[in-house]
Amino acid sequence: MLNRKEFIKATALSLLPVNFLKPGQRSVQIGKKPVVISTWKTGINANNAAWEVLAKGGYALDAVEAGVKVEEANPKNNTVGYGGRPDRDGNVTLDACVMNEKGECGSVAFLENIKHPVSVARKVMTETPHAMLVGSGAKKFALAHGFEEENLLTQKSEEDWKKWLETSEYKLEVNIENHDTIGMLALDQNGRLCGACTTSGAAYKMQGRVGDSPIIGAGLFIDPKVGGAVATGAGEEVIKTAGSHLIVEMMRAGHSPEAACKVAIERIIERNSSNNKDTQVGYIALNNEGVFGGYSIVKGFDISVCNEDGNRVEAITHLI
Ligand code: SD4
Repeated sequence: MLNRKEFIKATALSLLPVNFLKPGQRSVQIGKKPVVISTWKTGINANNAAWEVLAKGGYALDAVEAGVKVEEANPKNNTVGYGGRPDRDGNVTLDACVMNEKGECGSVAFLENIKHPVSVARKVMTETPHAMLVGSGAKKFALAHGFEEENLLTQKSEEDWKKWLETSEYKLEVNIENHDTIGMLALDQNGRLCGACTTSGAAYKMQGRVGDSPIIGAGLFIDPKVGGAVATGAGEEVIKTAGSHLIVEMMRAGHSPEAACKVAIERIIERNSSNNKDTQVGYIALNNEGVFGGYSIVKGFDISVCNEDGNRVEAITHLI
């Protein structure tokens, strides 16, 4: 628990303005806790919600759930939750997962009409003996646990989809224009490290397509003794290389979070399995000491970080 002085300092931080660091500018890598990190600059608002939990000495899992729910509910974020771009048949289908400090996990994939898949994923972890539920089974489970059925296709997403239908040209593209899936990792005051990842996946994907985000070891992985990693970008590339698990294993072997993320990005490039030179994958990682880092294939990826130094966006080094 935070003492009174620490609590006042931590609470005041949530009122601080957002600082944007210049590309290449890095914060000093001294591990601090509590801390929350998330993918892309859109993570800033989500960090604020997570920080409210962490600043009160709360649980990292509550923090990441509260954090990513901000983007799940944001109709302007068209790669997550409500307002997410649909598949090619006009269905918004969502993928999400959580993992906690004990290595327990829950996940949902191909879930429709439920605004907060991350909360359903958490219930899969706590209320079932399973790790993953998909499609109609996941929806049935959500409805049975009090989640409400909602239309998640906003007018804007529907208009964009109808425009896309005019050509129906499909390239699996997650580049710097088409992103904002949120992955988040938090380390709380008591040293508990938890993570969450949530997305509507690739825009205009084939019906039934599931990306990396709900797949433990690909989109998210946490090892209680080491730390955690989370992914964003072209999910197929992340799945093929078991990206987040690889990063955690690299940290176990002594790599810093940034160096571990770099290994996983290099692994994608070595495999050279994507023919698209604009393919983007970004990883962020956090170790048990509160040291964080990230790496991406191409430029444009950033990390949102909030600890006692404030809530800010830092540019991430890229390979190409
Ligand atoms: C997916 N990784 O479904 C997700 C997409 C993503 O930013 O991260 N978009 O492949």
